[in-house]
Amino acid sequence: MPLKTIASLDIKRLEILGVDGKVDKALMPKVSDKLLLEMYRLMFQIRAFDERAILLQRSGRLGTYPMITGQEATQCVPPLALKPSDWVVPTYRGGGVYFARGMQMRYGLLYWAGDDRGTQFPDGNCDMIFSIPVGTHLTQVAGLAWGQKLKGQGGVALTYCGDGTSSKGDLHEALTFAGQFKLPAIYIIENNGWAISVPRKRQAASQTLAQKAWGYGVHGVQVDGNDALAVYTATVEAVARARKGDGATLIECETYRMGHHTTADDATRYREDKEVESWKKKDPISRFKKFLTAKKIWNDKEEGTLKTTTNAWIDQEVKAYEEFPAPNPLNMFADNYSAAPWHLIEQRAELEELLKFKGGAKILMELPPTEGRFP
Ligand SMILES: Cc1ncc(C[n+]2csc(CCOP(=O)(O)OP(=O)(O)O)c2C)c(N)n1
Ligand SMILES: [Mg+2]
Repeated sequence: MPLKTIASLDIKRLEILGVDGKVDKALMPKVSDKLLLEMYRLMFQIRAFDERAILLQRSGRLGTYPMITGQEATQCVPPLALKPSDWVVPTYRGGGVYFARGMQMRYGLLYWAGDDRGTQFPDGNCDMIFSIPVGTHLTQVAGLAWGQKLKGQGGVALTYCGDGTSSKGDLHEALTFAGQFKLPAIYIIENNGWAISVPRKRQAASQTLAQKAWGYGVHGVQVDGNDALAVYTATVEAVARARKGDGATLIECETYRMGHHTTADDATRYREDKEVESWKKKDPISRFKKFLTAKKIWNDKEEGTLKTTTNAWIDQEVKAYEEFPAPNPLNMFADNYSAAPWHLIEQRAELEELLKFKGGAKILMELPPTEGRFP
């Protein structure tokens, strides 16, 4: 006996800008030339920054670093659809998100050098530092979105997770909450094809990751994540939905991690060169450049100037990062507890003794005073 269809899903994919730089006019969003140029600048500069950060790590001047290259459109564009008062929480791969939110990259470098001063934001900032534990921030962002809803000022909260992370229970819990409470939340799945060495096809049996949204009463859409115009349009729509009180959105951005997982990984051990080559043709920056050039708002001369200012900017950020005075290692115990547990009291005392032992009184005298509260 045939059963009645009581629900059906229609999963949409948004693509506007082709690899040839041509746009689908019917879908082209209203974006000023100024904003288009800003998208390009951010993507261009973060790629150059990414290349330099890898060199810094390779020469022992930075800790383990997660590469961004290939994912610039997915990362740099959504923040442009937000206000500074909207909350944003990036993942460890979210250097482009952090940059597009106006952060100084010298602090990002400090963070990847393991220095907790890289996690400090000015008072009133609505940004949180990169989440290295995968997925744990997703429920926290539901909380941030709930806070925005309670404030009643139309604020939203936006976050990211990887394709691998989308298999974790955290996303289930976060979307259950976001759907049920109609939260002004935007979850972007940055589907870059790989979760370290696990390919997307082994990650989930569902045809798309976007379709997961519908199971929670959340709006879902898949987007070409290397198409800045599509990413922008999908985010603008999600922001409008959130501000109107119409609930949360899950955007699956299909993109590709061009580099290794991090500087501690070797992707040649588990994936084919030809796969990487095929994604080079879909590069988010070169197709955007073709589009801007055809529109006659960009040319080689401007590109040359941008390259020069970008190099100077990176030099300045690296210099500022390397000139930060060394932190006092005892700071690592500060600001974690309202009352420190016994084992940390012991460990802190032990480190203090060790510092005296290693360098005599001199090393302690040379260290800056401790910062933060150790109760
Ligand atoms: C809670 C937790 N478990 C495991 C890890 C180790 N880990 C780091 S990255 C990663 C894979 C994440 O893949 P994906 O979500 O696709 O993000 P991508 O690195 O591709 O951006 C894992 C398992 C972690 N950081 N946190
Ligand atoms: Mg991934």
